[in-house]
This record gives sequence, C-alpha cells and structure tokens, in this order.
Amino acid sequence: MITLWGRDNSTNVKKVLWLLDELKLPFQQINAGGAFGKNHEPLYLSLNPNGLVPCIQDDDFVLWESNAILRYLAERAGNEAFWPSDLRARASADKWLDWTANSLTIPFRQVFLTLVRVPEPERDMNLVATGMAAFEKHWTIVDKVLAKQEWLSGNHFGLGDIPLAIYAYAWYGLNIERQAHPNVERWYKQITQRPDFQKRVMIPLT
Ligand SMILES: N[C@@H](CCC(=O)N[C@@H](CS)C(=O)NCC(=O)O)C(=O)O
Repeated sequence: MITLWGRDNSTNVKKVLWLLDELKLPFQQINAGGAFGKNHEPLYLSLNPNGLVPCIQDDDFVLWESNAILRYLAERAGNEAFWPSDLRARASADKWLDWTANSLTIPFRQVFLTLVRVPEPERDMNLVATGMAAFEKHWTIVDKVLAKQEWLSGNHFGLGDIPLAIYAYAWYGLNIERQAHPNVERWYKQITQRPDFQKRVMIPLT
C-alpha cells in the first residue's frame, strides 16, 4: 500500500494526488506540511531530510521529490499512456517535468505565493511583474509546441502534461492580465475536463 505524505493544497502534492487517481492506484494520505505541520518532526525527517512534501512510502521504499515520484508511480503502474515503453515517446513527455521545474518554479513563487499567500500591503509587486514576464515568455514556447501536437506528452494526455497543468490552474485562476496563447488555452480547457484534475487540482488557491 502506498502512503502519501502531504497536504491537498500544495502544488507539488497535487501532482502526485492527481496522478495516483489517474492511475487508479490505491493509497492512504497523511496530511503534512503547512498548517498540518509534521514535516519538521523527527519521524518525517527520517523519511525526507528536506522537511518538504510530498514524500511517499511504498511498503519499505521511501521516495521524495515530486517529479521522481511521478515517474516512479507511472512506471510502477505499468501504464503505457503515462510511461510509454517506446524510449523516445517516453523521453519526449518526460522532458516537460524537468523543463517545468527548471523554468517555472521561481516565477511561480514570485507570482503566486506573493499574490495568494502574502498580505496585500506587504506584497512586492516588482517581484510579481518579474515572475509574470517569465511565465509569458515560457507560455509562448509552450504555445508553439501545442500548435503542432495536442498534448505536451504527444498525441495523448500523459505525464508531461501534469506539472505544467498545475501551474496553469493557478495562472488562469488569478485576477491578472494575461497575453493570449490560444493553443495553451485549448490545451488547458481539455485538461479541466478531466475529472481527476477537477477533484485534485481545482480547489481554492490558498
Ligand atoms: N522539489 C521539491 C519541492 C517540494 C516543496 O517545495 N514542497 C513545499 C510544498 S509545495 C513544502 O513542503 N513546503 C513546506 C510546507 O508545506 O510546510 C518537490 O518537487 O517535491
């Protein structure tokens, strides 16, 4: 049985919850991090010395880092759509996990954590502007890719779509001025029709 440590409203935990549901893998969840705490207690630190969520236990196997967890679960489930046996199809989808983490983690913090979690009088709006400019530059890249293929993972929804879709939910959920990216908008609309995305990701931004 898989145990997932993490709180529902964490960006990185949402990825894992969503994939567990897509893969129909049974699991139990222990709320941790944020208001739930636990992640700086010795028990949790013995699993994940970083004190961050998510972390999973699969019997006696422990794994942290959300994207590593996504890859592990997709392969563990033996699900061809999420972990294609074809090396090139798999790598083409997989690259979006690293790309999203490397390109957008900092802009995400600059925009969303500021606008959602910092009280208005204390917000650094220059930081928000810097993050938004980075997002727009990266959406332009994604838009060109999605002009040629239906999903980031190729011709079907897959692992490569998950991390960016989590950021897209925050992007389209905030009252901010956005440039038009028609192919991204088409892709995101399709994502929002997935029941597991609705259940795990489309919860209030807090
Ligand atoms: N690179 C890590 C980042 C994990 C991370 O930053 N987690 C945040 C939540 S999104 C966290 O644990 N924050 C402290 C807390 O929730 O108490 C991953 O992808 O798993």
